[in-house]
Amino acid sequence: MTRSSPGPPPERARSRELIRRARRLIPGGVNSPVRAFSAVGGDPVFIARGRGSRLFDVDGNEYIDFLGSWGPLILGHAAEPVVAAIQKAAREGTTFGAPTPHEVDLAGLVTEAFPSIEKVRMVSSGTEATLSALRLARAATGRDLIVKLEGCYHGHVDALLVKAGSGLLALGIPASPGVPETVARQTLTAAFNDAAALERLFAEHGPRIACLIMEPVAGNMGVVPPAPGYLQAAREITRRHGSLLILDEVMTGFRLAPGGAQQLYGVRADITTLGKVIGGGLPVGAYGGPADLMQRIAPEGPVYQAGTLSGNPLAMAAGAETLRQLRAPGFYERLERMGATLETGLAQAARDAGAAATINRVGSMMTLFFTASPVTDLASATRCDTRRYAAFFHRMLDRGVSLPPSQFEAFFLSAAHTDDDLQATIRAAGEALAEA
Ligand code: KE4
Repeated sequence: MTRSSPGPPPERARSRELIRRARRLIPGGVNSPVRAFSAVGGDPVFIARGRGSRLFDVDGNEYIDFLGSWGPLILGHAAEPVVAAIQKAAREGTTFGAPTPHEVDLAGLVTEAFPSIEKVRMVSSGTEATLSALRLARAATGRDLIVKLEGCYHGHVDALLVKAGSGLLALGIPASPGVPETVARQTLTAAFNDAAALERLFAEHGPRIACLIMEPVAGNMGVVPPAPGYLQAAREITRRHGSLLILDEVMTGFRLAPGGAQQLYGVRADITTLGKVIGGGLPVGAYGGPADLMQRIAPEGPVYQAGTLSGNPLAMAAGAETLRQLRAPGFYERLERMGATLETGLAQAARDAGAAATINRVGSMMTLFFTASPVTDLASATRCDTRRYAAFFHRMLDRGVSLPPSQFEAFFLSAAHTDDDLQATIRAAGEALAEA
């Protein structure tokens, strides 16, 4: 399906017309900044539909998709069991503002997978999950300061839009206007993978720090795995200072393993935030932890958090069906095999083309960085050649391969990808990288 280099770029007249209209009605023409292609140039492609590993744009062009809607679609687009679960739930009604069995079902699947989660609250986005987790940590400790790591992104929470990754990094926004100085100064930062920096920060401010919030595997400066022992150090330092460890597993939860990075690296959070995969493509976020901590959340306790569509029955049904599908024997082993195949093939293609490239991968999430040096934190990630990535992105798009429109994001594999998809992608990459 992918096109070889001599072919003319595909026609995208309808996308161009739609973005012209969209820009008159919606800021930047998009409902989330990273979709606007600002980091790679050109106009965003409007999507008509997805099926399995494929996307189809409004001009009828087909793409092998590695964006996967930024992580939720671990089963691929329009996975039959998930669509059926949504349709069935929808026929019963879309929302009631009252508890439903679907919420209990999904809460059970989450707590079974995460030993660190005895109780979980559903919300409607990853941002709501991290926002609520911060409030809980501050209430539980009576402390105000929080620590985040440079290059990590936890949604557009005021307190966390400091040296954040994802769209802020891609757009070069160090800290968002509109965040009061009084809020920003309560957020301390340290470099990812620098345990000594954490040690120093806690030595100086420890008694005032409510929590450290971090991605256990960074995915928002591109994929950056934790250095050996780093997560354990973060766990030990926070515990020693009476601060809570919030592991933001919105991207890694159920992606890297059923129990996320905590299962993979053998570390336990005080509070875990989830999203993406647990919604099966519908809006879901969640935060959870030990019962004695979560019982502080209203109505059981005084820490207030609420949401009209929290626990929405369609989203719960989509999430629960997705998590059940992940239980298929060999599910994660196959994702690992495919991840290794794609990583090896892309690395070889870069070597053959003489392109300076470093690939970081954990399971089914990876990033091809245009740099010859290792990428272990924000400083090394931002030394990448983002212009080279932009050119690569468009050459792949024109060959029918959809990658994240930013060097500082992750490729995602799904159960719907096939070996043929991977081989076609590797061939397209070889051609794209060989172009001047
Ligand atoms: P949402 O509010 O976008 O559902 O989740 C925020 C969030 C929280 N934590 C982590 C680790 C995340 O990766 C995210 C969101 N990820 C970005 C992509 N890197 C979402 C894409 C977008 O902003 O449109």
